[in-house]
Amino acid sequence: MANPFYYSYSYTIFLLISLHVAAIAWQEQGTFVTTPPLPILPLPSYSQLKWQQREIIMFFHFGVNTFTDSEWGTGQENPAIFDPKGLNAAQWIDTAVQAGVSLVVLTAKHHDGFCLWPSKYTDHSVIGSPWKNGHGDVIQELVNAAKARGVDVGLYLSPWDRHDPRYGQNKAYNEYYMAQLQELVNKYGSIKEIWFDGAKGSNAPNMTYDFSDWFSLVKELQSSINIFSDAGPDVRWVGNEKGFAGSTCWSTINRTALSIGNGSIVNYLNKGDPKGTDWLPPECDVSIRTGWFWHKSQSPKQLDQLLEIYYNSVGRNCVLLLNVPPNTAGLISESDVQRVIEFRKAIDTIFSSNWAEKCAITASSQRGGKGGGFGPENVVDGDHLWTYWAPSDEYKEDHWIEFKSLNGPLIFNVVRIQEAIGLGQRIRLHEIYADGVRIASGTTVGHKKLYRLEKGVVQAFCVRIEIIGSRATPLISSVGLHFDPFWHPNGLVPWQVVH
Ligand code: FUL
Repeated sequence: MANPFYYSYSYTIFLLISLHVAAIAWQEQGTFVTTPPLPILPLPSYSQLKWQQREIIMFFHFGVNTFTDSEWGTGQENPAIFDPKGLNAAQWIDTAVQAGVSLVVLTAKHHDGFCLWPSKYTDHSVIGSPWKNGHGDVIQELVNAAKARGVDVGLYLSPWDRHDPRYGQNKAYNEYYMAQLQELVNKYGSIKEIWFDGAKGSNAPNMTYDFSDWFSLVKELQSSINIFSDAGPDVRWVGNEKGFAGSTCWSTINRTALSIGNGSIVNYLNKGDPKGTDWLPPECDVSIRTGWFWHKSQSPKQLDQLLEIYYNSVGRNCVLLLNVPPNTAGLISESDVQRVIEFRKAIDTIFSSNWAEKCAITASSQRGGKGGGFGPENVVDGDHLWTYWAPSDEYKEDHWIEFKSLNGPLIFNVVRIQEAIGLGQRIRLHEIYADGVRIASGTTVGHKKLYRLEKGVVQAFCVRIEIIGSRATPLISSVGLHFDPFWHPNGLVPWQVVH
């Protein structure tokens, strides 16, 4: 009888040798599967990538200011004035969903110190309000409504507190603030963003916030949260409240050059830094109305203003944080609901069709040659992150990608370029040509760069994007040639403007 041990031993040896021979043969034929290019640091974290892909987040400023017609409460407000009789958080969330938004951020506590949840560390909260006889909890209502519709929640907890008498006493106030922070990040399930606002009145007492302790505590209690502040650590302020990023906007920056509440760094925040060692992308906060809180006298911005904000925020490698404030009834006003629906429809209309998909696409070179998986056709597939055109590392000239019409002219007034930011932000300089004429040029790209062409509609048979400077071989994940019917440069009707 054959020795079973000997049999399996010799069989294993045979198998190993065969595999080895096959591997050598494969190598000799040069048929390695082409590997992706090496990343260039710094890189986004998993949570930062998810955040970036949301593109638009909704802000809800709500609290005692809603009832006093003010923007910065004094801290002396009587909690009894907070009485949103018709509060319906599902209506807020429905508004967000209709706007195509997957994350909403609520002011749990603004500068007036009034808490929208029954914090056990103060009575300056919904506990003292007639709303639900002092048994209400706005955060819980929001979290429940959001969960029911698959929307994520973020919270704003103002460091500056004009009500609490401990404000100005470093140890006592930091303890109070940390206690509330723990309550918030422990009590309401998964929180995806926390907003540490940098504002503080000029006459407010001196106060040193224990930011590092706050950040560590938040990270300890929430695994997939992004922390926003002027200086990150995950998301940075864009440096203004207009919703506009710099036309050059890097996600990279040096965190050591940043501090919270420092007015002298707003330009640096707005542009970022190609030499930055930290991945810290900006968020563009802006209100749909003039104020952050709801005021009877104010109305929502017009669609063209919102679209301009969109092009200058999402279209400049940022996330837009659009504030849509609930009113005294505890509802988003109908005028605002209609405007955000209109805004979403406009975005969908503009980007629903892409002339680039109807083109023959060629490029200066491609990593791994034809069939290597990194060809220019990747820029028109559905993936805007992990499939991309990668030129060959060996190709030393300027890199280019070209779109040739297969059937009649390409008609567009918007160009969209996206980088595969999962492997780092690379492009420094690029130009766009239509039939040999330069129609746009810019610096870095990042997650999404949108050009709304100043000259209006272009009709061309060939569009070429040239990358004339980059930190490493550029990787382009998506390109779009779109038509924006809402864009009337110089008052002209789109279809009358021909390149
Ligand atoms: C600022 C605050 O002072 C405003 O009231 C608002 O909350 C805005 C988003 O941040 O710093």
